[in-house]
Amino acid sequence: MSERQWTETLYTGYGQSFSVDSVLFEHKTDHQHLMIFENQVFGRVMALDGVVQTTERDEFIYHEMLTHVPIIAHGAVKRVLIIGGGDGGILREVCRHASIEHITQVEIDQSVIDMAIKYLPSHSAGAYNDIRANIVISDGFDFVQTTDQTFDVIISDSTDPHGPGEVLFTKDFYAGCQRCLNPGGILVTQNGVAFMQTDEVRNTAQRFSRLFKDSHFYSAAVPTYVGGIMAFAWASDTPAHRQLDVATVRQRWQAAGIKSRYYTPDIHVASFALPEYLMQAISGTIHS
Ligand code: AG3
Repeated sequence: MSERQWTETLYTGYGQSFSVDSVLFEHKTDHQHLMIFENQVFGRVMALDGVVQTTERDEFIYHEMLTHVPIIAHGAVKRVLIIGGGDGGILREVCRHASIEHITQVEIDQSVIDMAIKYLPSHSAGAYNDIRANIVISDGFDFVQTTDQTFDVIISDSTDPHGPGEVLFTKDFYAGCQRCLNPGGILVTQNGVAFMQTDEVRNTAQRFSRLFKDSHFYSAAVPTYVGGIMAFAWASDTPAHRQLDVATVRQRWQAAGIKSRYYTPDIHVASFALPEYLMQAISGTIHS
């Protein structure tokens, strides 16, 4: 038994707790507290300002779902933009698609990438050396307002909308993403744990509905994003992208030839089915 416990402080009055078997990295400033520790159940856990960002054991669920669902739904992706995602998990999954020609990742902090390569090597699994990957150390908000590049899929792998991550949930950020999406492009974003952070779903639903022809959410249960299902927001001007039948998804997934641990064509289609409380939260916001 380890003596030390670490408890998440994202919510008031409720939070998951981990035994800390050893601390591998800790960096504490006035602004930020980053920690990587070893836990007997989840392996290495990365926590930022009291919130679990990723763990070795369950990261595949989040990274596969935030990557393969939009890429397979689109069907002809050549260019991908990743906002954030410094641990490299999204980049790793995007790189598995041999047909993708170009990936730009905009991460605000080089030290997050360096630290993840060192302490969470299976997240990037060499993807930072992929010749198709262009890493830009810059502010993702500014990048989408100013770049002259365009993309088929944009994946926003951010922290929660508190502190520095907050701008990545604003209508101006989403408008910037729309600006650099190719026709038929898809934007997906991590949108919090739906039951615990329902206001985030409401806010995004409202902002997306004013900008895009089609918007919705899809979901997956990620154990260390505790409190129920994780919501991923979805926006595109092509409604057909999220109405594919399972046979089409299966055909595309087989053609991609990727081995996954969570994603399947059946899960792809099913992940767009939302519980009634979320449907109500979303519909309450549209046209208001
Ligand atoms: N991105 C997701 C953070 C989720 C925050 N947790 C929560 N709402 N319980 C982290 C980076 C993963 N690549």
